[in-house]
Amino acid sequence: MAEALVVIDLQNDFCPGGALAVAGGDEIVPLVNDMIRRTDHVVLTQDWHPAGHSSFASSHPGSQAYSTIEMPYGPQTLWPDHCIQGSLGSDFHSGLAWTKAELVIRKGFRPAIDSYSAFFENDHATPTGLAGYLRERGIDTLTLVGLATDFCVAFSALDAVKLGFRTTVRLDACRGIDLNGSLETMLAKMRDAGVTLEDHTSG
Ligand code: VGL
Ligand code: ZN
Repeated sequence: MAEALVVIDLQNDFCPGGALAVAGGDEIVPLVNDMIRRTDHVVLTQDWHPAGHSSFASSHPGSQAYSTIEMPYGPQTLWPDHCIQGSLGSDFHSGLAWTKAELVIRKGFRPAIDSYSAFFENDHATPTGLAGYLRERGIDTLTLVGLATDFCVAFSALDAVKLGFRTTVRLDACRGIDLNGSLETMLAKMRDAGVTLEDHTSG
C-alpha cells in the first residue's frame, strides 16, 4: 500500500496579511516543500467559498466574526470573508511547491454548509470524494500538514482515522488559530482518536 502527503489549505488568506490569517502560517512553507519533494503522492486541499457563504459573519447581520451560531447541522463558528473562489486570497501561497500535486480537492463550495475536513462537510455526512479517490489508488497511509491545526487539519485527521487511514499530523508543519482553547482541545481529540502527532522541531 502507498502513502500520501495531504497539504491542507496553504492559501494566502490563512497566511499573514490574509483575511483569516493564522500566526506564522507562512513559516511552514519551506518545510512543507521539503516534504512534498520527499513524498510520491501529494494531495492539496483548497478552501473554496462562494461570495456570501453561510460561514461568513457578514452573511449574518448583527453577528461578529469568531462567534458561534447554530446551523441545521450543528454549531458553526463565523469567520471573516475568506477564500472566495478565484480571489487572490484563495490562491495557494506563492512559495508553495504545488505543481507536483496529483489532486486538488476543493471544499466549502456549498453556500449553506461549511467544510473543514478534507473528507466530509461539517454535517459529517456529505463526502468530498477524497476517501474514494485514495482507496481506489491504494493509498492507506496519510501525513497531514497545513492550516489550521485546530480546524481543517484536525477535522481532516479525525475523519481520516475514522475512515481507516493510518494518519500522522506533523505539528511542526502546521499552525493553529487557537480560538477559546481550540488548539489543546483538538490536539487531545486527535491523540485520543489514534492520530499520530509528531513534532520534528529540533532544539
Ligand atoms: C479553515 C476556518 C474557516 C481552515 C477554513 O482551513 O482551518 N478555518 N475555513
Ligand atoms: Zn473556510
